[in-house]
Amino acid sequence: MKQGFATRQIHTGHIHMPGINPLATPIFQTSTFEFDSTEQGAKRFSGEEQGYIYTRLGNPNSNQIGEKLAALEGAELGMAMSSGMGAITTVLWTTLRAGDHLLADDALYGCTYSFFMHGLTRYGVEVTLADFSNIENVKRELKANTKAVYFESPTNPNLKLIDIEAVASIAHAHNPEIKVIVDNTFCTPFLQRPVELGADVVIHSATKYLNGHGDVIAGMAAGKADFITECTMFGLKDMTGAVIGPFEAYLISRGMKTLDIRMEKHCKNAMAIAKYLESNSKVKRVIYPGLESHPQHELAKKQMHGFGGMVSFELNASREDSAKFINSLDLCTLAVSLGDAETLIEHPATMTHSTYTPEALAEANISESLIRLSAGLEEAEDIIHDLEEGLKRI
Ligand code: LCS
Repeated sequence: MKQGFATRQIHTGHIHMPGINPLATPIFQTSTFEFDSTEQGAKRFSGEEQGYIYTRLGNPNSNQIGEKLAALEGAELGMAMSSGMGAITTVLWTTLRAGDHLLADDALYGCTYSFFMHGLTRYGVEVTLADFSNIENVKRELKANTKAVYFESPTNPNLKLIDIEAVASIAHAHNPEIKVIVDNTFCTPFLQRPVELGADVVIHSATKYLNGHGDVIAGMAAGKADFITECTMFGLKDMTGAVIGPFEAYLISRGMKTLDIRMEKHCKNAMAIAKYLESNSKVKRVIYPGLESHPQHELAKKQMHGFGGMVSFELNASREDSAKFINSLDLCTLAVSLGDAETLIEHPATMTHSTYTPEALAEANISESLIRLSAGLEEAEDIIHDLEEGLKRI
């Protein structure tokens, strides 16, 4: 019988150590592993024998969370890296060569945008950005040399949704070899499973909900075993070297054990906050996939199992007053990142998305007055009270 989500998030990848039998995973704080003989060392390097060699190629702590993520995403194999950007660069350096084309949605985390537009393009990769919420744009922009299709859903920071099943089927009908890559950071596999909807690779900034406690930078990817092995043995080993430390991997494993219950509370709090903001006349617009006013609310119900912990909104106020509102908050913490126990609030145009030019922001429909809130795990009434007091001051 296939175990349920909660059981898998706790038990998958448990490391058995006969004779010691620790319940929690020990931290394998080692850079290298001893071989019994030169013959064994040679066999490990040639792949004839399975086993650990050197932590850049694998370590029990990083392998454990890779296995856990794969079990939760419904993927064959997963891997961990030192950051979300480490995961994105590792996967794309494994996929793309000079002369290849990458088609990506136009609303991306700021550093992903920068890697695509300022990084990959330096090395002869052609990049096209388009609004994937209109599927016709995806059809139109696919080319003979398209090797990867990349998007987030919901998008950071404007919470636009993209129909994963539709994009994957159009891309694969164009060319079955195209890698459809979905950044699932905002949802986690508890709320959305892109591989089950036809995507080839799923990426995470594990810094966020997977860890959940704001004390680690980490990234992960999952997909078909052959491709993820190539990402480990080429992309990570030779191209990026974005290796996660054993202690960081241990913390992610610890965080993932409570993923489902944390996500449920994040979703509940975000819904209460979104509804409150929508009811306040000082708020011009609220973007939350769980609101009926979200233009893709039906798609949210179809492809997500909950609406997530992120809420974006604009005020009926000047830029100065919007800044005054954010600065005046007491419980909501002014900080980038997301998915932590604490409610975090930030201004994307000058912070997480400052890599975009004003023109690119407009093109991607990311308003310069947008405020992004990551609902924490506090009592919703306390967060709402803090927002209410802030709104009274403007
Ligand atoms: N993908 C998404 C959707 C992200 O939001 C981030 C970081 C990354 C990838 C990169 O992950 P990292 O290397 O930071 O682990 N997003 C951030 C944000 O919105 N605020 O601060 C970081």
